[in-house]
Amino acid sequence: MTDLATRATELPTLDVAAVRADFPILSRRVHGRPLVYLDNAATSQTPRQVIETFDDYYGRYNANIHRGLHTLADEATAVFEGTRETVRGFLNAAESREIVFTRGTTEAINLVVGAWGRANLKAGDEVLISRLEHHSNIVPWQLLANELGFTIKVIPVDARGVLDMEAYRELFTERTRLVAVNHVSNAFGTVNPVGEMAAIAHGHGARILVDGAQAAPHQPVDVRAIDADFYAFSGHKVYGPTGAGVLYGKAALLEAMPPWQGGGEMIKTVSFEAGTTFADIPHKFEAGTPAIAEVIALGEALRWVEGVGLPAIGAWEQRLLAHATERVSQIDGLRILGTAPDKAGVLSFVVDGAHAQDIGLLIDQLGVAIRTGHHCAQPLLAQFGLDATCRASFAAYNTLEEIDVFADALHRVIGMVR
Ligand code: C6P
Repeated sequence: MTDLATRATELPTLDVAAVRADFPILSRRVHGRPLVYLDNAATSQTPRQVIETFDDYYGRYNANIHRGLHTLADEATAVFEGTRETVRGFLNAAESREIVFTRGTTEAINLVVGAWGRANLKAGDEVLISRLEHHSNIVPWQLLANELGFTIKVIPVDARGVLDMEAYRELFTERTRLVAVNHVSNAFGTVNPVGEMAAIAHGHGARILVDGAQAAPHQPVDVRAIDADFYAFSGHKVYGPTGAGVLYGKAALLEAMPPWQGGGEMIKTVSFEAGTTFADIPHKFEAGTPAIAEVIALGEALRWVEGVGLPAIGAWEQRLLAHATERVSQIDGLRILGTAPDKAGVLSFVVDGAHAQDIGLLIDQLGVAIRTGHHCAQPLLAQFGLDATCRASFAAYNTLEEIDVFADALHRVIGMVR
């Protein structure tokens, strides 16, 4: 065998027909046509194993956790806490107490901003945020900066949507306290060198928060290899439900942080006279009844992902991306945004003479779901003089045939609007 042939046989494979069979929604029709779902970066579809988790929970052991002494409460608590261990393994975190359950990435980032940021930042300090960020990793920092008076400095991107690492290095001063960067850009698909960025940040005594919303569904994540101080992701983008997400934080950091929200579950003792003492991590950051069923279902989603295998999912999505890129590149006047050498399965584009919104609406009539708009990344789009792009994003269950349906539909739609 040639080297190439050997390597090809070593590539992880994915049985896309078997994967598709797990997703009931994929057999529905939209406007009389088979659904081609290419809006996976917004939310991925849900396998039946995850859907069934809800039935099982509500039909068998629905109870509030950490409170009751009865059987149902014990069972619910055990499965919920077991999910923390599943997430720990998924991220290769050192300890399950480093896993905080949140509603999603947005809430996880707000937790870091509200607890770590408020305790550690002051006027004159600097926070570095990349231009590739989703609004979730910009606006919470801006809100706190307005209040505390620290400065936000922007890590620039080049014409391909790649972070300028030279500029990144030069942005550091003795006042830099934190870097906020996504692992994968939702708008352009750029995979950022977060391990290298973490090493540079730590070399300057700064912390790093990695927004992993678009990485967790596509590639194995190892928070210890990255040496991330904080890492956030959302369940609904990784074949899980909405309403459940994760903040990973290094134990020492979480322990030193004040609580964020107050309420039940996050206390040890409460007294009007003696004040309140707080629960140990991670419960200190989980005030109130959490989304129990959703968290449990997220655990099932992660088991499903691990069953298929992230290396296989990532490799398959690269094939889909390559095929889609080749097909749409043949369209006259179509420009792809985001041409980083290291890209996840996201294809953003604009077409001369055709507004993104019109393309999105018309292509839906042909059964194809893509996202159009600013993708909550207005600062990035502004650099390219744009207020919207079309974005097709891929998942484990998409097929090469679906890419062809999408490309043919796109041809047709552009012909209609031009
Ligand atoms: N991006 C998209 O279509 P939430 O809403 O909390 O689950 O995730 C927010 C978020 C944070 N960071 C990144 C990189 C993201 O992509 C998202 C969500 C969706 O691109 C909805 S705007």
